[in-house]
Amino acid sequence: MTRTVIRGGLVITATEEVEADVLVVDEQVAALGTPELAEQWLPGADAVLDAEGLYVIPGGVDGHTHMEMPFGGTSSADTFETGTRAAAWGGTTTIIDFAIQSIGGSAPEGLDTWHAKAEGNCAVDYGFHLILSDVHDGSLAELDGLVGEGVTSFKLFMAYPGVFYSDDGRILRAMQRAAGNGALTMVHAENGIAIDVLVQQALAAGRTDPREHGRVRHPLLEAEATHRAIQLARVAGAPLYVVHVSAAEALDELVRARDTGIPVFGETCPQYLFLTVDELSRPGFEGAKYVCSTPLRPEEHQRELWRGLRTDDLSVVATDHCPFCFASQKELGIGDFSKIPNGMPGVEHRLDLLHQGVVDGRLTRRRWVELASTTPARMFGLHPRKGTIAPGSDADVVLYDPRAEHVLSAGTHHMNVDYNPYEGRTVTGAVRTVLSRGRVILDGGEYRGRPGHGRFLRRDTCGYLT
Ligand code: DUC
Ligand code: ZN
Ligand code: ZN
Ligand code: ZN
Repeated sequence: MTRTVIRGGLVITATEEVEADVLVVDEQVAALGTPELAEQWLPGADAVLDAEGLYVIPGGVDGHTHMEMPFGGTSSADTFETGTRAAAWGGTTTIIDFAIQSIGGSAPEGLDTWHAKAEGNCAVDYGFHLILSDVHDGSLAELDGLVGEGVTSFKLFMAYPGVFYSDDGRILRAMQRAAGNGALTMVHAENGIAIDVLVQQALAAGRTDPREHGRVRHPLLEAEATHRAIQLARVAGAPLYVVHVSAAEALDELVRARDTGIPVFGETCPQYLFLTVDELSRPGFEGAKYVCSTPLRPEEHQRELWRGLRTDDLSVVATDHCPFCFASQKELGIGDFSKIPNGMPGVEHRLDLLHQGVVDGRLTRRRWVELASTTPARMFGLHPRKGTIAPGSDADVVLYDPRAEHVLSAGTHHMNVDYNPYEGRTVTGAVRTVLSRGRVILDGGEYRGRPGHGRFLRRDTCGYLT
């Protein structure tokens, strides 16, 4: 038995803030106690971590990452090994990545392929959603089995015709299946058919720069698809989770639905809260670094997203971490913006960036923890094992210094990518120590994790529906 005591910190969960010491026994939180009570824990302790002046928060849960994802004629640059290590550096102790059913392939084959990529390589615990690229009777029936294996959510694309795209009929049928088996349907809501028309028109007119990416992926095409996804989910009687919401008009659709009591949930990402569409117009080809979908938006959308985070119209902040190197991968799109691999790195910076909302007074500390850890854990069937600090929970714990400043940079980050979208930005707050299932994997700037420590998580169904 290994006993660790975390002393003197401010324990922050989604529901309370309390000065308490934490006793960790083996892989789990055993108790929270007053300093007087904790005195009794010290004689038998194997390690004592000093959290004086620090926040003690549940490890981050990033519900949306793409490690080693084949996409746009290449593959995202972080492996499960490098990507989960970077996650650990940033205080994220659980990721949920996307296994892909290929067109013509079965859902279980897709899942097996992703298990093989991840197994033995992850520094932190991980789960999978499934991207359903080929909806038919067979693959729909396979979903029931996946739910039984702890893959309780799947993603459908209204964008990317010819790649991941599903038409409305397929989406409706998948949602009907989800209504029956309890899975959560995630949707990438952009009207890909209309976007493709605008892409072809732009290219035909000789407009090939990265900035065109922001023009053709119009906010109204995100709003229209969001509206359609919501109506299809209502007809199917299925809950819906809309990934990477970036347009204020799309958020309006979520607000309307949620105000009528429909089980629709929204996710946004740090890039939409901190970066704007202007990045796409950087000199030369630099704008390609900021090509992701949904795209970055004009600044006024950011205010609405922050408001949505406060009011719970947006429930989760995930990263959509999907890194491509500028030199070797983003440059595939020189001369044709539509060939720039879509995606940005971010798994390492989510907690720090969202903490700026606390520093600026836009979020409370508890809301910060809720958005980054508790709600994603509950949304994806991992709570209370993940997402909180309570007796019986996995001891995934972050000691966070709210005052330390550091600069985000490709020179110091741990993601396997040659640029940082936030290059040179100073953030207030820093991860000091990270425990994953009771083991210290990061402490005082020293990485102590190892590939294979992270385990596959069989998830329950969404915790907001029962
Ligand atoms: N959007 C991205 O930016 N990257 C991966 C897939 C997606 O939908
Ligand atoms: Zn997407
Ligand atoms: Zn994604
Ligand atoms: Zn940091």
